[in-house]
Amino acid sequence: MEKSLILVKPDGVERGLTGSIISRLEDLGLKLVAVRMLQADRELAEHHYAVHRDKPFFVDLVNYITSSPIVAAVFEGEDAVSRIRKACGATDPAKSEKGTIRGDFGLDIGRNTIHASDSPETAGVEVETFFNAENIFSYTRLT
Ligand code: IDP
Ligand code: MG
Repeated sequence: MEKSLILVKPDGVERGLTGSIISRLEDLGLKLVAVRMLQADRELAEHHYAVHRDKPFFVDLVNYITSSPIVAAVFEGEDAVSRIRKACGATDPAKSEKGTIRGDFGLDIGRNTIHASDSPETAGVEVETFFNAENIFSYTRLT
């Protein structure tokens, strides 16, 4: 069973989309095993987005993700990482298909509503970045 980390970004929380986003992922049959609201500080944001440190948009990205509260969650299921990425749609909402989270809710490439882990390896690191082991739960998902 794979785990994946998602973040509802500030634009998602501010527009009251957290429940809808979590519902969409639950409706895929994925199991919600951890959830938490936080406001990321720069250290956490820079660590989370470290792979983008040299990109021209890095400062804007860190400013944005630290600007307002976010909701972090962990979903578990078979192929959770790739199924969640598919449900999110392309990074740029202008290019994501309707019916995807970013296609339906994303405002622009920065305010694209959701982050999701991009590989099982990344997911392992990202889950540990946002959650202690005792805050990740184990239970049986019915249906
Ligand atoms: P992803 O979120 O689809 O995995 P990444 O390439 O990992 O996309 O980029 C991380 C985040 O950085 C994106 O979700 C987006 O908000 C932002 N970003 C990516 N590329 C650009 C860009 O060219 N300009 C501004 N922001 C960008
Ligand atoms: Mg990424």
